[in-house]
Amino acid sequence: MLRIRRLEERCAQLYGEQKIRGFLHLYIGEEAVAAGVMPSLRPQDNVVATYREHGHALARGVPAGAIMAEMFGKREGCSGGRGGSMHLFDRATRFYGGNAIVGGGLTLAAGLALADVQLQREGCVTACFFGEGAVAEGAFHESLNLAALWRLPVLFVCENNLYAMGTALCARRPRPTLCAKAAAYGMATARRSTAWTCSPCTQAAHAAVAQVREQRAPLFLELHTYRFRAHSMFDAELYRDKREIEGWKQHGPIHTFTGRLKEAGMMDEADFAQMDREAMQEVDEAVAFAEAGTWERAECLLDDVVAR
Ligand SMILES: Cc1ncc(C[n+]2csc(CCOP(=O)(O)OP(=O)(O)O)c2C)c(N)n1
Ligand SMILES: [Mg+2]
Repeated sequence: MLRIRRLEERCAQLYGEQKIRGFLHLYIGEEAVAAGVMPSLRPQDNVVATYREHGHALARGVPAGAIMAEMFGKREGCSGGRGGSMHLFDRATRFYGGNAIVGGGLTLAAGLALADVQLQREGCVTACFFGEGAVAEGAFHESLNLAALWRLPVLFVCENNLYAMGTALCARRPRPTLCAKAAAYGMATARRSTAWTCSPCTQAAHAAVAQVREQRAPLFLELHTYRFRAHSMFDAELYRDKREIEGWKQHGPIHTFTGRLKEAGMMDEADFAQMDREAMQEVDEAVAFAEAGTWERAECLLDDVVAR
């Protein structure tokens, strides 16, 4: 969680310096979800995420330098500098993006899982992370329907941060019962409304991944979270009260979890400071790697562009 937090705080700073351009959606406040779920996955599993995916990529094992270079648009980036913040992609860790389209990742996840079934890649799971806003998309219903019908091994992880851009969940749904949508397709569901720190996420994910792997059927897991920052860097945040954000920060995943570890005698200030130094060093090295990276030459711009 700390590695993700420090990486993204630096991204925000670099955005101000115009080193990172275009869209930038930060995951600050939500780190418990990616950090909690990812350890339950194996290297042969697939991961699909959204445009708010820097934390997922890092937790999955994509090197911080390759992530930062991608943000800078450098050739050494994990998508060759072509994708930017919203399109991190890394074949080695089976990290299949990063997707700017709300709900777009769900269809990819169903396809990846179908490929695993057809190629008889036994016991593989596809973890698909998406925001609760995606539940309103047709792609959500098509993907869940096919996943349930064909028993595709997908863990659908709904990151319920209560907002889709400037619209609160309660302002767009008469009944905020997201699991019922998945249950309507006959899919198993689980939900953690106290997913602020990574241990409830870890426990829920551990059980959910095991179930998908063993039963070879999809599962919908809803984890409640909250984003502390604006939707993206272009958002005046007129739709929520600053006091609401401050209230949620009291339950921030990093300090809540650190507090519990300290209470249990499993960590002290010096341990935390050491971890923090390591996280900062990793970020410093990632930025240096990105700065030293190379720009794509203009004559190569049509490489890999396919028209049929
Ligand atoms: C198909 C589509 N419709 C609309 C948008 C514009 N849009 C970008 S993010 C977003 C809100 C999504 O909210 P949610 O799924 O809850 O994810 P969060 O940003 O909260 O992580 C919308 C409507 C889009 N990118 N794609
Ligand atoms: Mg949301």
